[in-house]
Amino acid sequence: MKTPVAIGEEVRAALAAGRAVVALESTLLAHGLPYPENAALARDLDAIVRGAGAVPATVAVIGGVPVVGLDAAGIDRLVQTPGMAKLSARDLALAMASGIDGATTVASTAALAAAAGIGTFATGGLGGVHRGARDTYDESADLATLATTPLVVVCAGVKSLLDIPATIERLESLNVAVAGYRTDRFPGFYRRDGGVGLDWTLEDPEAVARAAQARDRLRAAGVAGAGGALVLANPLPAEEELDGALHDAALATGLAEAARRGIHGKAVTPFLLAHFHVATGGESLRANLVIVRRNAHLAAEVAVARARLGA
Ligand code: PSU
Ligand code: MN
Repeated sequence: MKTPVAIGEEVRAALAAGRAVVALESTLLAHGLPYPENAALARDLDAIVRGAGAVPATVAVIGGVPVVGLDAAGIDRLVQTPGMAKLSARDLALAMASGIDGATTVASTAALAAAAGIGTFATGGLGGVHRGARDTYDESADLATLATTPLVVVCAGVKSLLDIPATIERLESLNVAVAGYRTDRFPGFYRRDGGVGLDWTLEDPEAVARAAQARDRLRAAGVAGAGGALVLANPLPAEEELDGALHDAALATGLAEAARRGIHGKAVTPFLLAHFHVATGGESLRANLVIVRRNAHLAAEVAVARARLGA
């Protein structure tokens, strides 16, 4: 059966030649950041990944077609169109059948990238367990999807607007491996330390590549629970962190405002991100841009190391 996923020409050629490719998520561009900062970031990411020797593959749905490796026109559409749909993995079929455009979350980007044969993925922060999930059951599909997608996912942990310890517990339950990049603390996105320690630390892209290769061998051997994603948690350097007091104040007012307005479901994260950007006078936006650029760079280095290993 013909694949329903359109793979960009350059991405297809790179994959066929065993060259490094990095998948990039599009919800962070369409819903996590305002225009025109998102457009500038999309251009930066392209240059950063290429500069490190890999081919970028931005993932989204355009006119009902899941695309791995958007062209410049697709990226323009993504960053400029107000009200772009936010599509998780379960939404892909419905979006295809209705012919719409949409941005892909970590879950749907991971699923499409893995199906296309890409092994390395950069994002900002993962979705996770929301505060109050005990009552709302609000846990991102990112977590369950990562359990079954054989990727290296470079992120800055999860935002403190989520329940970070609960997210770490669910990643464990779901057999998603987590390693810190040059840290033994799970990052809280804007802050280096999300308050939870990690069992595993990897020190360079080669070490990440070896771990991914071992994971791929276990997966190929059918070892249950050992073949899912490897989350590589890449913290901000101390000098780039959001100030602690500024962060805590923005979080408190954001959570209170979201509760007051009854924001729920998939609108929660975009609402709180936008609130943070205003409440911190743009500081959170600055940190967010730094995070995503750094993650794209590290992911490209990992993809290059993996290509060199032949994995
Ligand atoms: N976390 C961020 N920024 C984001 C997202 C998460 O710091 O933009 C996006 C990602 O695309 C992630 C999605 O996959 O939100 C998770 O949304 P939900 O919680 O509705 O599953
Ligand atoms: Mn949710």
